[in-house]
Amino acid sequence: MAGTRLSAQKMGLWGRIKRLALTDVGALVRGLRAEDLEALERLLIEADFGVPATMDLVEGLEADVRRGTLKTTDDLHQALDDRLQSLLADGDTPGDLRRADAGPTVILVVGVNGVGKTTTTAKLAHRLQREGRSVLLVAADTYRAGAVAQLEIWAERLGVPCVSGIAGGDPAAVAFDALDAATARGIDTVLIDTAGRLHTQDGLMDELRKVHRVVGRRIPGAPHETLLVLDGTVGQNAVQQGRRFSEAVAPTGIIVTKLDGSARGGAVVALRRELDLPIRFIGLGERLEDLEPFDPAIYAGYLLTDDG
Ligand SMILES: Nc1nc2c(ncn2[C@@H]2O[C@H](COP(=O)(O)OP(=O)(O)OP(=O)(O)O)[C@@H](O)[C@H]2O)c(=O)[nH]1
Ligand SMILES: [Mg+2]
Repeated sequence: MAGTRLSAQKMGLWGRIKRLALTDVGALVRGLRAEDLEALERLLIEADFGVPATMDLVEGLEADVRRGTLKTTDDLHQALDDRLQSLLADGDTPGDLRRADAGPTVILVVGVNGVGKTTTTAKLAHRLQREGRSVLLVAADTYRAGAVAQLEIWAERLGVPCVSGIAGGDPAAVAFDALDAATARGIDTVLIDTAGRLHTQDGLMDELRKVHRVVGRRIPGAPHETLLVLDGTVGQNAVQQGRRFSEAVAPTGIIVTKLDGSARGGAVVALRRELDLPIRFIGLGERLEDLEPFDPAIYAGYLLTDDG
């Protein structure tokens, strides 16, 4: 993960925490006072950490204070860093994706409108290509006018084949045909881009379940990854979206987008804490290169950069 690109951004969370902890220089030594902890709580909530992760962090720090292990700002930084890392850790190797034992690996990309699914699908294709894998893109968004063309343009730029549906067609049929094509051509990874949908759009959620089911019928074990794309700037809404999609298609991992320039990177912590899914990648811009494997240690460091 490009630590420099991340740390170049003005998150300033640590700066804000430090200001708070140092309002009274002696406060840390005497133990964080109740009002300090409340202020820290507010600060974390404002940065989109969500209530459960905020409580975990603050209660953890309280315990550290009681044990007497927090004496300096460096101690506080270290304690927060450790606690953030353990909240974010999922045991998976950053950048790894589950793969089929044999035959094409199928990756289904899902999420609500405009979160960055199509762009992320192209970024993933680019990354897989650089790993030397053959990729097939599948434009299974037959719902939104122009969606197919958008993925086809990416495919052309990347020089990868693309199987497309027709507007208003059945996305499950498109996906089924694409898997036939991938098997016939000996393609390594199939990336299926789907239409944006709100969890309240029952018809569209049913359609997504059908795509998921049909893919599994054509290739047992597929989709090997169902990646849920969430916009990192919408806070608690992303958690809600995650819950609904989890009920519908059992995502295997999350990609959090639009973290470039966001001052609210705490959403990643809330998502990890509240959805219990591994975070696979983060999106840091609109270009093909702007996708980074998610690394808990680097991300914790990013949240706690000394730039505020
Ligand atoms: N800044 C920033 N913009 C992003 C990122 N990822 C996607 N975008 C932008 O977000 C907008 C929507 O991206 P799409 O990939 O079309 O989103 P989508 O989820 O496919 O949208 P629908 O198909 O309409 O549901 C585009 O302008 C993208 O360039 C990111 O990581 N950072
Ligand atoms: Mg799209």
